[in-house]
Amino acid sequence: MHPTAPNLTRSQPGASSPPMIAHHHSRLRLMGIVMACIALLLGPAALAHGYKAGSLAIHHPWTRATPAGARVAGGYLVIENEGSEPDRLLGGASEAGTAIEVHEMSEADGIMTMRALTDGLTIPAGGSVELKPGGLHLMITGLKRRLMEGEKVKATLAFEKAGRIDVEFEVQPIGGSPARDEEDGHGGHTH
Ligand SMILES: [Cu+2]
Repeated sequence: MHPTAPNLTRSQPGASSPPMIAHHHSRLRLMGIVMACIALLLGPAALAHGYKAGSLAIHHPWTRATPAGARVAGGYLVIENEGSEPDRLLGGASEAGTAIEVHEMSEADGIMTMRALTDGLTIPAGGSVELKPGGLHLMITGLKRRLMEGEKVKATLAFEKAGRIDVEFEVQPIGGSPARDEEDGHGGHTH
């Protein structure tokens, strides 16, 4: 129960109304307050696992559980820009590692290579960008611990205009959907 609820009940006007009605009314108020508190505690993450900042919407950030000894972990999400100006994803930080970089994976002559986008990734006005295994992705570098399936990894993403946005990456199983391309590509990775 919320600590301020008794005060609100006491300051209720119409103390002269029949006890039954007053009681019923204050219980409704109390329920409303309790619901509001629950909504505050759960925060935006509970609402379909999405985040908003300025004109940006970030959908379902996820990563994969890591094997022992892994030094990096991928990060995947969809960023939507509902504004009229482009923005730029610069990178970020996470409690699980030393930094978050924006990477691009591409294939040349049958070899998958990965490079860091040091100038960031443009999110076009009115458009969206998907970061997914085998393509554009985030990379948590300097991994400090194993990521376990089912946990959530706190992170902050940095955008040129929208600023910093706190998100949580849902950890899916090792080799979780959709493909294993990224692990294959990590053979030639220089992290
Ligand atoms: Cu990478």
